Amino acid sequence: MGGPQLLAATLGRNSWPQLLAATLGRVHLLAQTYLPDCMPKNAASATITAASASKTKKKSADTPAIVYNAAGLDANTLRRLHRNLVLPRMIEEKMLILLRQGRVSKWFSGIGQEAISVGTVCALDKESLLFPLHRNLGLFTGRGMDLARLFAQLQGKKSGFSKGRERSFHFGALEYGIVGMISHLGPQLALACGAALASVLDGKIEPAVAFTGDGGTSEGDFHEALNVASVWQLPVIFIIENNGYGLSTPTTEQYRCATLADKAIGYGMEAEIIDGNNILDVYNRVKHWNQEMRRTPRPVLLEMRTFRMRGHEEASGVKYVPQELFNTWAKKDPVTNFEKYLLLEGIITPADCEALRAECKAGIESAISIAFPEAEPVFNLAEELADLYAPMPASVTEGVPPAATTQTQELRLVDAVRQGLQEAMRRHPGLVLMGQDIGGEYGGVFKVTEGFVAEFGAARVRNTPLCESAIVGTALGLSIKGRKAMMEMQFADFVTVGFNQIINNLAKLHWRWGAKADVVIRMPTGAGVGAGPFHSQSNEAWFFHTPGLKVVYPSNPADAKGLLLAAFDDPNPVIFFEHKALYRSISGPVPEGYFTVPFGKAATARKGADAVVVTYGAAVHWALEAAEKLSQERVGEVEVLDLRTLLPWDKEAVQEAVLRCNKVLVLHEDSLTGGIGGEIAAWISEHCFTSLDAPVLREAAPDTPIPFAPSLEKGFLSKDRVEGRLRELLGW
Ligand SMILES: Cc1ncc(C[n+]2csc(CCOP(=O)(O)OP(=O)(O)O)c2C)c(N)n1
Ligand SMILES: [Mg+2]
Repeated sequence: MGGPQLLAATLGRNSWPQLLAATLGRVHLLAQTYLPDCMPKNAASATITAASASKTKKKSADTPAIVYNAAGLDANTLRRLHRNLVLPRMIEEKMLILLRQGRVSKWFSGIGQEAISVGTVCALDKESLLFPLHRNLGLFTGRGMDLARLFAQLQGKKSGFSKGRERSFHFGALEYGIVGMISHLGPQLALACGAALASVLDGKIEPAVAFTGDGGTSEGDFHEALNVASVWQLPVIFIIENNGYGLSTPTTEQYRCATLADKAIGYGMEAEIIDGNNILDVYNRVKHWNQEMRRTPRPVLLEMRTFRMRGHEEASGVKYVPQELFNTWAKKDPVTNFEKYLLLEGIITPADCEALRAECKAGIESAISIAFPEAEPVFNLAEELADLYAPMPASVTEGVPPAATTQTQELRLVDAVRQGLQEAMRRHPGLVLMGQDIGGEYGGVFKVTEGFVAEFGAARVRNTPLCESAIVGTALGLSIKGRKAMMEMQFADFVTVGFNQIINNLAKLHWRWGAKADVVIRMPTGAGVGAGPFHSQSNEAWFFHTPGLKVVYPSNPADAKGLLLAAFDDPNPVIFFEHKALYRSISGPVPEGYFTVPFGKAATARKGADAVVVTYGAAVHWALEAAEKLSQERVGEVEVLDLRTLLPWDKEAVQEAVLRCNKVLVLHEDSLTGGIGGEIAAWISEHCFTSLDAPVLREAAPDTPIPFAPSLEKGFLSKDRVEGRLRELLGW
């Protein structure tokens, strides 16, 4: 019996901190490399054993309770580790005092876990991107972050990294190689996949390092990210800080496998269990993997065992933690033990320690004296709005017409989208396309990317595993490394399982801490193809409601190409809807080559003076058909305004048309309640009231899911009701 089996038998179902506490003093180090059967046996990294690491020393009060293995490490490295270990501890001690004084509002403590952040950051090159969570102060200090700015950030001051918009450690700072977390924890992991992928594509392997707690390993995002990293053999070091609890939930209630490292077996990934309180073990193993991944890119899962010496956050208490665990783990303190070790080995002297503490104290006090007196930030709406989006080029705001010499071709909407994508791939060499079945021979379920691999290669046109959340996260990781990324949702309906990444990560990123989410999500959408409730939904309103996104919805081939090219020029996240029923049912003239249709500019699809239909997507065609009929019958001339982009939407064009036509129908395929039409109708009522000769009418689908049977689907969709509604409107 060995490896996982041995550990499983030993661990039983005791919570693991109890077990480690019970064995403390006998086993100082649990380190085991697991090799799944699918791995070549020579891929094993060295197994560290307690025996090989220990030197026999006489036990005394000054003897460390942790066995350190400094083989191959010089004194400067050891001193550097010590310095990096002491600073975050001292910051925390100070913050806890300030918290008691009411000068700090919230604190997530990493006391007892510092060796993980510090050992890791010191083992890496500064180019490696770090994806920390809420207990990784040592990463921030280890990267040399300006303390005054860090404290300003933690205090919600304007001179912090998020202008006071984000709390505690929910921020990134790319100048320090740190990518900010969102509260949801797990989504952070897939971003590291994207960063690692960028490094592979750039031909300069730079492992990305992502952190999770034991609780976070239960999230689907953990599974998805590890799976993607393994399938694509991405150089990601996944670090689990197993501190025994997820808030108040002990590990026994969090997972049932013997060890968290065991999870790696399921992904075909190597894993190790490391004593997370032993800074040299952390340092040595991360350094090993940092080098190893450059030779053979692949991910690894490092389960680092530690203990959370304080509450989840300071207000939530620790009543649920047995006191004996604190007593035992206090003996394994990562800072005091390492210091004892260095003193014992003569690497540092007591005077060095004193000097270091004085230096840290002075730095901390000085930073506090700068950050704390700073005034509270003042709300400035113009600035809040200005920071929502990264600056856009004129091709997005103004548009670029086709070159004068350009020919036009008659194309179906699906072909126009394909051409737009091809053009974008040529124009942006860093652009990576991802989606289920989009690569290889298959070319996507709608064949939009058929033949793309032959032209652009499989590295840039990537089939993905079935995991929407991780791929949106990967796209964001690519963007953070300066690339552009597109993800094709196989059907817009499936965006629900990638929703969190879009709403909370992509949409808020720039406003939160200034990074870019240069990502386009293509969404084959809509009904009319008899595909039932999970392949036909119109879900643009979900995104319309989310500040920070762009929502685009073309109704014809030329717009589809021009808007798609603008979407790729835009450094902001664009949710790009393509109506499935229009893909092959409509065609029109499309200019060859590059041109863009600007965002926020509606188009008049039909001129009229008696009423205007404000609409988008497939409903533009329904409106045109009804308007034509009413014109032939001389009932009235109805104008059709195609919004083209929904976020932003063209208020000016709507106002202009309403002022001229005086009657308006807002029409969409989506259900009525909470649909985009409600917002537009409200805006018209408020801004065009005196020009209206009739109430603002809305036509939309009923508030039910979309039925499958063609007869039921026909009844659900508004298409056949548009004419009647227009007659009603014109009759006012
Ligand atoms: C999706 C989601 N669910 C719940 C929470 C609330 N929450 C914040 S931290 C936490 C516990 C996390 O435990 P673990 O992953 O072990 O990290 P630790 O705090 O122990 O470092 C919980 C439940 C959250 N932030 N996100
Ligand atoms: Mg935990």
